[in-house]
Amino acid sequence: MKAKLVKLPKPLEELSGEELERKRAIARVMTLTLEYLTSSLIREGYEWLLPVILSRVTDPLWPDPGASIEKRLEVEIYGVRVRATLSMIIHKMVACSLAYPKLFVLSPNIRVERRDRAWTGLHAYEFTQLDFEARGASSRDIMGLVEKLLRGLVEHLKKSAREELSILGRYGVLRVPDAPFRVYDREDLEAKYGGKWEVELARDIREPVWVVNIPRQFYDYEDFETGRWDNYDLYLPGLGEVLSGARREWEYEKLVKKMERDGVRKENYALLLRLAREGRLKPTAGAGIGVERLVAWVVGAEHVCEVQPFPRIPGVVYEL
Ligand code: ASN
Repeated sequence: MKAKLVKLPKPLEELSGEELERKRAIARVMTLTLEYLTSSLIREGYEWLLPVILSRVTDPLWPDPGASIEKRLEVEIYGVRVRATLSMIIHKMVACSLAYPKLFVLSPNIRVERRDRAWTGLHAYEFTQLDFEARGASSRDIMGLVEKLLRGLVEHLKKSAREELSILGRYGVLRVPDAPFRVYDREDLEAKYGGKWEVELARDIREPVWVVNIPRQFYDYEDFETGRWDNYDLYLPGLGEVLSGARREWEYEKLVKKMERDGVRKENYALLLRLAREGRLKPTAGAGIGVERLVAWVVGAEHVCEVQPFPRIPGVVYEL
């Protein structure tokens, strides 16, 4: 990824009076954003689950062209090796199949990104996903829900955070995007822009757009006949990817085949595979919104870590 020349966010104790005013305005936008999105999902019938941080199983984040993990965190507790959550995707698939047909979770994700990612303005070594999943949903269902949430959010913030958005110089700039959002196929973007399509797309678009058909982890649905992936990422103008999601694989044979193909250790996903074999894993679809990225876009922050009270900049570990 091309390095943007961004200033790295400072810790709270180093902010000037004016910078603190900006920080507080951002916190208000964050508060109203979380309130709006969680209450909207609750209205749509979603249950709010609490997150897990340490678990025997987490997202492999592999093979994912976007991932650049410098270190995978594992510790032993009670004689068992557990991993820090990279994403709660496996928990979502199991919980949605067995217990909660519609669920969401504000999930802390700990991803020790390579330190050169400090300069992308997009990465943090800890961030929060608003991660949700629905049983029996199609990709279009989830994309429609996200479009509704994003449009509603911008409208809500323009009413409820007028003063803060003005302080941040964003009131006049933000407008409610038209829906449905345009959909681009990743293959077409590669043909147009080459390998760096993500950066160039974010620079070129003026409205949020979808990118579909992205080859990645075993849990996203892949049509073995056509080679197409039934997944979708949302890109925001000037920012980049803010959400990734998919319809999921649920069939045992396909999951096994993909894990073997990708070199993902099946024994790490024994429960998921057992549920699939027993027919207890259900077709679901969902997505995760990067909360800091979303708010960074709303407030026009140069760096996602600026919207965190305690910045988690790759390679920069402050005292708090
Ligand atoms: N949350 C994403 C999803 O729902 C997965 C991820 O973060 N890797 O597809």
